[in-house]
Amino acid sequence: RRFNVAVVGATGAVGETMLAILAERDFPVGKLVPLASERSAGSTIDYRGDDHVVQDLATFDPAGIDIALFSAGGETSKEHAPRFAAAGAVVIDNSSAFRYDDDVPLVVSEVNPEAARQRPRGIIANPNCSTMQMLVALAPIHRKAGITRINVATYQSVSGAGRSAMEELGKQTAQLLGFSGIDPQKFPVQIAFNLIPHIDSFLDNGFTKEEMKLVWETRKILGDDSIQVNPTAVRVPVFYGHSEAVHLETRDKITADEARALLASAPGVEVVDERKPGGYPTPVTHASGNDAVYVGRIREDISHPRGLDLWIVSDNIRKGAALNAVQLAELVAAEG
Ligand code: A2P
Ligand code: 11C
Repeated sequence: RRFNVAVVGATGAVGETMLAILAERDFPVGKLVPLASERSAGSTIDYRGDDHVVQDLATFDPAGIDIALFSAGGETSKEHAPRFAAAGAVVIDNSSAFRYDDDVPLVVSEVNPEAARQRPRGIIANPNCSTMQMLVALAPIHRKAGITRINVATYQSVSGAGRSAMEELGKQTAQLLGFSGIDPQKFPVQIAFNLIPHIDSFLDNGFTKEEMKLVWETRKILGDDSIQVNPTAVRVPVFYGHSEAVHLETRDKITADEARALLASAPGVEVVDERKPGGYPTPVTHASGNDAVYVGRIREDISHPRGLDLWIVSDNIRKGAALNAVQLAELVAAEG
């Protein structure tokens, strides 16, 4: 069977990768419909060598669409995803619009694929990129040793903030190397040659929303509200690939060797952990453009008897967003 697929936000950084991954993985697409705002309606995008005209989401009739991949921001999803679901489509939503709703499953394909079947509203939520890569690596450890607490600092690339953010990093870098002034637009302060400890909005508890996503989503996906998560999310001047320094505390002791062996056979994970220069994953050398979640620097915490430290790197646009969305579409397609 073939599926009529709509990609909402097809002109964006995630949307274009959704199209590329659908093609790469030979998803059984019947009709493909790229959708975006009226700004880019009428332009064409390539899918498997054919031009497809981008249509305006606001006026598009979703009748006949089987699967809709949404990545055009939370407000767009809130307004339009329900009408696609009402027309019979399964919506796979990459925004944060529905992630915390009890009647919307939040699914990482390697971690809780069974949850995708229970979707009373016809919507499956795709987790945030930083949670996605963290849980692909941590779920096997949680199953074996019971994670009680996660301290995590993220190092998030600018592509997570969309195409205009990538343009801003490129432009500021060129301007600063040319000794001209810069005028930050997308980020609150200079991003080139800098770090910004602020992603998404500030909440009343002093954490940012991006940080709290790591708390809320980890508990929901692992189905365990007792897991404590203490996050700091930082934007770094990297184009593609989020990195995370993760410090775990577990109920049962797990050694570094046991964790390395466990992760070496975990789905979606590649261990890159040699204790020599370059023997670890980085966004540029490993993650960018690739599908796996790369784990290195695995070591036992010298400050805690049941602590484990890891360095986790993945392409935020691929596994962190577009790839997992397509993997969820594959789960839906496999239902027949
Ligand atoms: P458009 O090209 O028309 O602006 P990114 O995250 O890379 O900035 O991409 C955002 C994507 O979401 C783009 O494809 C953009 O389309 C789309 N988008 C943004 N706002 C809307 C909207 N109100 N309706 C439909 N698509 C939208
Ligand atoms: C970033 N994680 O890197 C964000 C992008 O909740 O889907 C995705 C935001 C989200 O800026």
